[in-house]
Amino acid sequence: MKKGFFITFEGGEGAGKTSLIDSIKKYFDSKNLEYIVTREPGSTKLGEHLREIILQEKNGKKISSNVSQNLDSKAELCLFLASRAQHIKEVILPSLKHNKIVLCDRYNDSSVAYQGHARGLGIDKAIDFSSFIIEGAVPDLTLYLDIDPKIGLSRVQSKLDRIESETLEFHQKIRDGFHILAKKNPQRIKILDATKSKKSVFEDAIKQVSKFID
Ligand code: Z5A
Repeated sequence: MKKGFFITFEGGEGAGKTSLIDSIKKYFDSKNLEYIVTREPGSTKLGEHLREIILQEKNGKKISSNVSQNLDSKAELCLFLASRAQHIKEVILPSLKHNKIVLCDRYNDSSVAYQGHARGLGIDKAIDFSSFIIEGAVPDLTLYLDIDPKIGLSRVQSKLDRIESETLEFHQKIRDGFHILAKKNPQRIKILDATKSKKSVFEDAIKQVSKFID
């Protein structure tokens, strides 16, 4: 592999993205591949600050801020995009330039599925609006971990944050949104069955990753 490679991980709550990224890290270590792990929202000073505002939590604990109460959906989208713009500039593009593999926990497809579809702003509008932010930083591969939100939410052990606390119907719409996106981008987005064991999900993921990095 001569150039950097950009992999994003998407899914509903408790789909297992963090667990999968941990397994892939170990696999890359065993192959002496250079990579970084990063996440959205967050990963820069601005992004981590915005994360607290958007999710109303800090280090996994609820914070008593009412800044994002009654947050307008368009404002919410803009906050995620602001975090992303800074993240691309400070972390993603420099890492790719240094030929690293970037493993990113959530990225633009989350904005389209959550704000575009579940919040009702519109999938195509969210894609159009965000395309200006992500130009030059489109993932090479997106692994979407698909799971019934009832099962995913039952796996989450920490206190639910502002978005996790939404209704089951909202979480179902997020899943529908990801499926629409996967249909639109079959080359980039690969659907993994996240109800399988962690080991099987990892093996399915590596099959996809290997096509690009071996
Ligand atoms: N959001 C948005 O709305 N718009 C945007 O543009 C962006 C994000 C970028 C970020 O929260 C929130 O922001 C998120 C979307 C929204 N929504 N919410 N809320 P986050 O980053 O803090 O949360 P998350 O991404 O949803 O992570 P998560 O809920 O912690 O899930 P996960 O990382 O996918 O799962 P995990 O931590 O690996 O696993 C969860 C549990 O399940 C854990 O106990 C594991 O041991 C277990 N697990 C994992 N895999 C398996 C398998 N295969 N079998 C059984 N058990 C498993």
